[in-house]
Amino acid sequence: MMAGLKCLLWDVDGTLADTERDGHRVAFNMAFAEAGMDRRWDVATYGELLKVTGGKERMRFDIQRGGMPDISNAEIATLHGRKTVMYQQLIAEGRIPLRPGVRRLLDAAYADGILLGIATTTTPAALDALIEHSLGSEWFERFAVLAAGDIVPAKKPAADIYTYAMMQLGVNPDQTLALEDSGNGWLSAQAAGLKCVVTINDYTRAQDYIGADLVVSEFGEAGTAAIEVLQNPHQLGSLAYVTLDHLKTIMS
Ligand code: XBP
Ligand code: MG
Repeated sequence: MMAGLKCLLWDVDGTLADTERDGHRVAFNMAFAEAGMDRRWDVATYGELLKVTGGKERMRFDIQRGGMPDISNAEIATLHGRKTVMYQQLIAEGRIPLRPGVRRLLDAAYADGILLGIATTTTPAALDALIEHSLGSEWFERFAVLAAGDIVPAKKPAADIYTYAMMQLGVNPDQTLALEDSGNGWLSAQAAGLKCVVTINDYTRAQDYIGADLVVSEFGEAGTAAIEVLQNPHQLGSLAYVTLDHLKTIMS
């Protein structure tokens, strides 16, 4: 029996846009500076910290490993609130574009009547800023679910956010494909029983994607350099860039 592609669930950070290095990281540093804290997360350090998902959890981890001065959970929450405001401002400046092929695939899937949803670890306010300024506010309605942040108790790599999004949409794992950019994202999708396509970035290239359904450098676009294909277990052809038909084939 053909299961078919009924629903696409999108990760946000690193998948829709390269928000980590030039968005979240910069915003954390602005919040640390504003609070008079003697801590800066450079590009390499942030790469180490990315193994912990969630901004508040990431700060707690840095404290535990002796990077940041010890502060209470309440202080972490306050600092994270300021970081989110800084992040919203950076996004509003329009400096972080969508990754190649994201808009093309979103438009194609929407036109095809495929259910679209977000399943992310980031804070709802940060997600809203990216939708408004990078995607366009019509996407607040085009996404049938925006599952984000603390709405579930356990963040990725736990399955919870994907399970929650599917429950809201009334879809099953065999009808749903996850789009991710990181090892933690893939683990989360896998734990929820989903097939998964991974578009890596510099921070996530070397991570483990054993069992993922397609691993590529990006979704890519027609008329630009062909994408790099790292894993192609379904032996998809014509992979100069990823199309909706490729995603449907993975689910067939
Ligand atoms: C990525 C994350 C987030 C962001 C920071 O999530 O782990 O924590 O780095 O965002 P995903 P917050 O790739 O699943 O979207 O500070 O708002 O947590
Ligand atoms: Mg991600």
